[in-house]
Amino acid sequence: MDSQLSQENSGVGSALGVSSEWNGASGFSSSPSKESLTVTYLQAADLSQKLESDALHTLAIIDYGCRSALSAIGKSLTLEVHLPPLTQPPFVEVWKSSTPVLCDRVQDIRLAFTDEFVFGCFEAVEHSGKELDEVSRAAYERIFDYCTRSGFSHLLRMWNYFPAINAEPHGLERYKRFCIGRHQAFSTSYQEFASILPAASAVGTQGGPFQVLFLAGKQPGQPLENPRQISAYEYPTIYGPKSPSFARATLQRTSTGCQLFVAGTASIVGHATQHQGDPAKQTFEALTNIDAILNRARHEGPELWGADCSEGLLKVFVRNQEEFGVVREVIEGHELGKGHILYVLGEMCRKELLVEIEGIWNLASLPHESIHN
Ligand code: 3EB
Repeated sequence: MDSQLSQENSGVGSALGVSSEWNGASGFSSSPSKESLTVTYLQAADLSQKLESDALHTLAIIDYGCRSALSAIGKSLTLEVHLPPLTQPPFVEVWKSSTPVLCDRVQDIRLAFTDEFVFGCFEAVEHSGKELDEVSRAAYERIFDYCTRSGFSHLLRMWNYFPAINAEPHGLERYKRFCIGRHQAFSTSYQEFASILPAASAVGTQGGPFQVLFLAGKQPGQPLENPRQISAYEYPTIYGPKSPSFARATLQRTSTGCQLFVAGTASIVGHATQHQGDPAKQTFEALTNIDAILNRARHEGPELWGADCSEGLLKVFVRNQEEFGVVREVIEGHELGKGHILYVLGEMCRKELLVEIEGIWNLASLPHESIHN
């Protein structure tokens, strides 16, 4: 297997000299970022050799399964997430920037940043006596406070990882408590917060601390919703007292087009779980949802030509190890499964959900002439 699976800004736009401003009705008012972010899956064993020349441009290294005991590389953030990889050899996720990286720590948040972007991780060991809504509210308040003070004011992508996501201590599921705390933080810190929500994932781990990973920037991204699904922030209260605060995707302008961060996507249509007990059908439904989001993104700007699926980077969370084979077969038989994929064992926020899929795509700009032909 190729030991370096990468998803990069293709550079097509810049090679063709595109400099058009994107002024569509629903487009951004912000200017495109000059920096580019690249996300790669690298074999853990190759890491130090592969990153040697690039250490100062490495923003974050995320080790799933925590077996490779990574040592810090350059100024990067090294994170361990307790989601065991389902394939061998283990891969780590590497975020790189085209510009140099510095690191910092502010209270419980570890950070690596460039001129335009920051990658951070809030981590807290949970203590009995403190419910998860308090923990998540405090985490989100800390993160918002850091983002506001640092000038990296715009959250682009978040990941929430904590153990026992479906456990129900004191009569309320931990995921629902997590949603309460997150909602409280968003609603007290931001007016009309639906319009600034980032794409997110929330996955139950096998252990370890409560973690919130985030990517934020100095320019806003554009949240996108999925026409096949009710916005998560508008879910009815049957799924919990407070709705989940996240967008289905965030579109981030770059000098060559766009980078699209697709949130954890599951077998949900409208607001209802589909295909209970059927991992193959759930996987196909989740992929159909991702297709719908990619189509939305393509309609955002006429100069964007679709995402090249082979350039996509997927992360697949599978609830039951014994269903991994079925899930993988469906994904790899699908157009969206032609890119680079990391499979990990993780628990979804609804007990009936067996699989969740997130992804990153670059949408390149077309040269001007081709738009008008
Ligand atoms: C869903 O669509 C599935 O609470 O941050 C996916 C991504 C899900 C993020 C979150 C939840 C979250 O509702 C679950």
